[in-house]
Amino acid sequence: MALVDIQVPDIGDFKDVVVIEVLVKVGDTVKTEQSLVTVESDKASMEIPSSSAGVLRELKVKLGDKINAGDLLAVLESAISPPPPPGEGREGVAAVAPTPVFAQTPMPSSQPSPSGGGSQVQAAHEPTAAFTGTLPHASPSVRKFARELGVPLAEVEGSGPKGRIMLDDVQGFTKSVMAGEARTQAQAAKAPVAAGGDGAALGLLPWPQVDFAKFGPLERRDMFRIKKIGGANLHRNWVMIPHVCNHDDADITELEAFRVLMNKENGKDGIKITMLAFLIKASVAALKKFPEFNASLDGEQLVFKQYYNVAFAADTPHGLVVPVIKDADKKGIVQISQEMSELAKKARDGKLSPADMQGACFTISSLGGIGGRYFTPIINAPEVAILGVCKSTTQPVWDGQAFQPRLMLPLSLSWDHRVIDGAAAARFNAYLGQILGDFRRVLL
Ligand code: CAO
Repeated sequence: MALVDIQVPDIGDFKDVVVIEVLVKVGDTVKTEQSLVTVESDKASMEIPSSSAGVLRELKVKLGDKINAGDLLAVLESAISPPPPPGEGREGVAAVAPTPVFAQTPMPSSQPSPSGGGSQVQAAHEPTAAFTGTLPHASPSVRKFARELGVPLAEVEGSGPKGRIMLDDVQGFTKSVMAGEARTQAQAAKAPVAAGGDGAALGLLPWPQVDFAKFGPLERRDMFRIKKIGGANLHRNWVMIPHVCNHDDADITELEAFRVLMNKENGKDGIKITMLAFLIKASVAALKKFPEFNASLDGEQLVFKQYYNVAFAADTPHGLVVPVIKDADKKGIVQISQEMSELAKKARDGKLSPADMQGACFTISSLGGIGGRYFTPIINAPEVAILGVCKSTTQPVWDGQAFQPRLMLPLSLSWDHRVIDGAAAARFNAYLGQILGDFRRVLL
């Protein structure tokens, strides 16, 4: 055992850099190259790693301290005895070279970085500041944490000094995204949608600016508010969720015959039983069998819901809205059909309340009444899957001896690959197909 002094290494021309984050505490076991503190100059943030491994016995700096090369940073008790040092039995070791992470103001290329390496102090996987000239104000460890969670720092509001983004801010942002509150509706309405989007935050080229009038007459119209809010949400979900889509077909020959019969028996004044109502009920059975589809991500945890609220996409003249059938597991097909018809009417009349659109666990987007074969619906965060349904058509299906004409319903299931694996998605679709093929299975 030996006590080892860890000193601030050579940090180039930087003087009086401020300690903005202390990453360890006394008693911690520290590995070689583990970051001890984050410091910041007016040009860059950098982490100062330990040059030795051991148990931290003393921390010689605190938040806000100004430090320079050679200052004593910490004292470690090292398990490996170093060669006997002259004097007091301990040795002074400069910390290994600091890890610069980003420059708030890109340095001129002639200016060396603090580590003496590249011309700009910037981590390879950080977005470049080429378009804005600035990056969100956050320490390297906060950036790393944000990267691991997929949090776009540009959207996080910092609560630290000078608006610095702290660990708590990233955690808070993640929680609010999971609760569907990352942006209030008003903010979302103002948020850039595709064509006006700020691609700089992703390090993308700016959106092409074209003088359309040069090529012919045109008319400009403001987008409807629903489209702006919906667009901002869809954009976030598309960018933040690793989507995968599985396609399958369900044989609904008998189910459709039953539905038509029921509607005929009920007469034209009865409640119209829709295919979508059967799909909602079948989805509930599949959500019960595969609970990870009825879950949401919350940081490193999965929240498994024990209620079954199923949303459906409704097309309205002003844009897409997604009302929710609550507790669909406790309702029959007729009740679901009736509620759907009421919610769809409210949607078309622009009268849906926020409560009508909250609390969904899973969404179905049906284009069955319109057409098409398959599509790739975008998941409605914080849900983890969405079922797209297209128009059923009569197809020749081989029954082992002959082709039979069967009414086949195309299913497109998009799922979040952070939560769901391909095998589970294939099983989910197959199970859904089995239920739609023989609805008695719902009773099992
Ligand atoms: N295959 C073949 N025909 C289908 C079908 C399917 N999968 N689903 C419905 N139909 C037929 C119905 O039989 C009905 O025909 P009839 O008028 O002859 O009885 C017609 O299509 C309309 O169906 P419906 O009244 O049952 O309505 P629906 O349940 O299909 O849809 C609603 C209701 C609100 C979901 C729908 O109006 C809607 O808005 N769909 C669009 C959703 C959307 O835009 N999704 C895309 C999101 S991604 O941008």
